[in-house]
Amino acid sequence: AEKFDPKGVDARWQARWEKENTFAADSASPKPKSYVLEMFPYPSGRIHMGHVRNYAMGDVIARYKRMTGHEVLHPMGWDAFGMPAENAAMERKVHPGAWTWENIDTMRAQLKTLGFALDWTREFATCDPAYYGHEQALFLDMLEAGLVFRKESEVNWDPVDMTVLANEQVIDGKGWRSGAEVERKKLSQWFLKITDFADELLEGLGDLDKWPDKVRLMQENWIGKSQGMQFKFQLAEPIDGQSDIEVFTTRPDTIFGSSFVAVSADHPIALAAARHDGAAGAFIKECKAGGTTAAELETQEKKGYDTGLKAVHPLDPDWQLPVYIANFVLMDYGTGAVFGVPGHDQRDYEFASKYNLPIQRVVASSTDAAGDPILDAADTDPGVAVNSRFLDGMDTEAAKAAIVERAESEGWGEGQTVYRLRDWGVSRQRYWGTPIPIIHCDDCGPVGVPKDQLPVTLPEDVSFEIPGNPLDRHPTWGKVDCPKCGSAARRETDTLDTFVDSSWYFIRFASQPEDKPFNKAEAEAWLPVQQYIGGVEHAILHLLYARFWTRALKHMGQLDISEPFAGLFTQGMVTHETFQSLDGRWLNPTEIGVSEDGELIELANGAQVKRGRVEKMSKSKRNTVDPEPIVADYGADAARWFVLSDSPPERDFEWSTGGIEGAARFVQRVWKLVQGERASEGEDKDLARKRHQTVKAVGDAIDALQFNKAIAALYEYVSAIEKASPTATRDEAIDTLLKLISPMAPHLAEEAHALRGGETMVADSAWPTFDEAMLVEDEVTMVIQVNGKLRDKMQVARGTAKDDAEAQALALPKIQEHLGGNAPRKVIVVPDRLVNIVA
Ligand code: ANZ
Ligand code: ZN
Repeated sequence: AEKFDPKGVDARWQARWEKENTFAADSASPKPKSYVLEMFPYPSGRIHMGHVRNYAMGDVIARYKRMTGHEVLHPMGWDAFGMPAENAAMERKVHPGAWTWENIDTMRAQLKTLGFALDWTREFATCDPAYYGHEQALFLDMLEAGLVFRKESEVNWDPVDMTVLANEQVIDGKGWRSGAEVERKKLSQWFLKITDFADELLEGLGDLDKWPDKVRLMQENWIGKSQGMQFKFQLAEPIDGQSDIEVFTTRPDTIFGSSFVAVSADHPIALAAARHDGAAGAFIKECKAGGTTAAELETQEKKGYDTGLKAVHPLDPDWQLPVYIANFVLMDYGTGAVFGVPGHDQRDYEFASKYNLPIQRVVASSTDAAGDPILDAADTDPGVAVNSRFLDGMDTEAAKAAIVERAESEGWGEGQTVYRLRDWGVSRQRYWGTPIPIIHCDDCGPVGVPKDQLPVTLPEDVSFEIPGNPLDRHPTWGKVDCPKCGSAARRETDTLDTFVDSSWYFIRFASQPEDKPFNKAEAEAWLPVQQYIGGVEHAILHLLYARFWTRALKHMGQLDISEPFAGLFTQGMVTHETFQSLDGRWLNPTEIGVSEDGELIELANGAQVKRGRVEKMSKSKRNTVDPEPIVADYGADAARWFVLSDSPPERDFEWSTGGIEGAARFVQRVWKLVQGERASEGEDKDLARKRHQTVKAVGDAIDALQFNKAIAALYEYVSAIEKASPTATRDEAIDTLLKLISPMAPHLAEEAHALRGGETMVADSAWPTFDEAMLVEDEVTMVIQVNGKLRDKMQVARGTAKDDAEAQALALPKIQEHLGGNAPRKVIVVPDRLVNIVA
């Protein structure tokens, strides 16, 4: 055919790959294994351009690895539990399961039209009991290993809807549906002991040299290891039998700069104060309104209440500090109490400014001396202790050590290592998640569901008409007998955080026996994932939880792998222009046309349209481009080619109509090259060299995940082929081209290859090799001397004849200058090396 028509072609190759199981991974293969994984999608409804870009990148690697002799595992599945399904249930009265499975069907079909080299035989959804039942078994293993515990903890409580809210359902401190002020409420919840692994998780980062530095740093900060000190302030007057307040600090060197002590609203001292003072109680209540996230607590206005109590400075019995209840002190960090140093801690600075407490400098830095006041903000730099009695003159580290030593010898405090990392609260008071396999018995307490009774499946007959967790109000589901004593008991109605589902899915992809979560040997044959690709929004939690889960399995002897993801790549976002009507409505590109005089207009009413900034594709800005019609119109290859082409993959990528059209034109250019007869003879040295160079360039670029560079090299290569005359070299160049483009444009590659009589598929062929010797140009540099002195150099074809070299050298302007218009006395030429002129 004259034109490449992706419509029939794409589907035909996709059907063949599927029928022949081309991309099914064989765990028993003797080839070296390569596990390529993109973060699995949440089945929200339809795939978006971000998915296309993400999966296209993984696909290039998977196909390339396959062609370079690896047995590749490149699976796909669905992160299928979570809130949106319940929201849909509430809004549209569809069952969360029905909604989810329907979305999966749609998105699977959409992904298939893109022709990704995926092993669909391993597909699963986390909402399938065949998956989550194994997760329940792993939870029970962790329970047995002492890695699961139960504890009272705070949740966001909507007092109108009478329901627990996820953090993302709290908007500006209000419930997203009811609009009521959110309260904090204590509930007994399940936790995983990730803190047991804090040090390991931190140290393991050191080995992850194929991870972006910024992600490692984010994980390091999240784990937040710091050396600190815990010590006691005695109260001048005890209250309700309590005579001291224990505080935790990472800056014991600033102890002489303290101007107050503050406790959290839940601290026993705060509660005692409230028993004697109604206003203290009211303040505590005020602290409890609003969300529970650390970020929220950190950004809110610093507020406190002076309890009237006094704390005695441990190094000066005559020095007393006021004791506040403060909203910025967290109960579950350190000891839930701090000493405030306004000069050198920003929160304390804001607090002290508001309540007129002293702000004293106790650290001098290279720019600020002992006498300089603290202006505008706290000075958090390390330096030298000043205004600090016996510490004066010591640098920050030495001063810290001196205070810790003094406290330990005098017995009022001790040095401590602490982590910012908290244990992982996995209880969710929601329906659409993995049921926690626990039964509560009045006599035996919480008891694990016996493994032979797994999976604990979700009941189907639930309603979402009333807010809250339908599992709580189900008439029969929760009623069971205690597995230990047989008396009537209740099922746990909390479900697991969906991050649990994604903490081990990559292991299940590698090995999926029916009777257990995975086979150790088979999982170890594939793991760790060689290349993991996904959004940077998962740089902290998902990756940390998956690393923890892997280490917990290792700790329990189930898997001998420490790090799940050897290589990590975080891709940039897909962006697009935005458009607005004059009255400020966001418009989708499909709603916009061009008027006769070239103005952008709204198709619906002909009104003028304003161009906006380029922004991340989002529903709210209505600047999304739906991949489905793009693939239908331009074909999978053009779409894949374009999303890989323009920007380095870690950067944002701007979608444009011009870009997709350019990619489609490229597809046609390649198609045109394969028309017509093969030439049987003739050599083209330049093109041959270009071929070797391109093989190397494309392979190197893919190895370095620089897909845009691979594509740039291929554009150059195609131009060179287009310019070349028909020779056997040119035919070979085209054969090679089809292999080199196949990771990005597999349908075109297969169709063109078949047209040229190829019998096996490109997908099954070996990646082209190059000859190192063929990379170098057929040119040499000759040195030119005048009277024995180096005067110039020139590039000539290798093997240039003596008199040609002589003539070229004499014609050089610099040489003419040195000869000053005279003819040379003698010229000696060493071919390919040297021209020596005697003047
Ligand atoms: C005195 C001090 C002086 C502090 C100074 C900092 C700077 P990181 O580094 O994040 O671990 N802190 C301790 N417990 C707290 C709690 N429950 N809620 C809120 N803040 C708390 O933070 C440790 C520092 O955070 C501690 O060191 C303490 O303030 C505060 F120039 O103590 B610092
Ligand atoms: Zn019992």
